Order: sequence, then structure tokens, then C-alpha cells
Amino acid sequence: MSVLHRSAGAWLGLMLAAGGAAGDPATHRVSIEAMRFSPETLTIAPGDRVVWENKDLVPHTATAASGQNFDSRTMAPGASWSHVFSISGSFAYVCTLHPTMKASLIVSPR
Ligand SMILES: [Cu+2]
Repeated sequence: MSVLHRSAGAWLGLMLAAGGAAGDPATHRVSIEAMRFSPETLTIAPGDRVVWENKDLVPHTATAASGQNFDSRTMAPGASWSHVFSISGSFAYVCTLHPTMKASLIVSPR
């Protein structure tokens, strides 16, 4: 029996590994506009990607307040930057060029 049977099993295994409906990594967008991150608080799942898009006329950064974990460096007007978050936690971040710009990212298992 069965080569056919076994290969069906392998195929199913691949489908599961690729992520069923529950576990698909998602892409989230944060826009930077009028000197604000929007949304200001974003909750994502481990493995998800976040794209920051600078829609302002001045440069900005998205930089972890801890100084660790992530740093977009300068995003020119119209530029974007993305990062995949694999570790759960709560990350406050800022724009290092405009210290009043603050936001947070929560990485929490679904
Ligand atoms: Cu800024």
C-alpha cells in the first residue's frame, strides 16, 4: 500500500508545515504620517512581518526604545522598512529623530 498513501501523508505534512489557516505569518503595516505612528499600538504573532511606511515629508526611524531588537535607521520620506518578529514580548519604540514619537508593538502567540 502504499506509496500512494504515504505520499498523501507527506503532502499533508507539507501543507501543515507551510502553515494552515491558524499559523500563517501575516504582514502588518504601520504608517508614519503627521509625526505619528499609526496604529500606535500593534499586536502581532511571532513570525509576523511589520512594514513601516514613511508617508511624511521628513525622515523618521522606528527604533526599539531599549536600543536592542530592532532599528530601521533613517527612513527617507516615501521609504519603508520591514522586520520579522520571532520573539514574543512587548516592545516600546520611538523615532530617534523626534523623541515625542512613541509607539509599541506587542508580539504574542495567537
Ligand atoms: Cu521622526
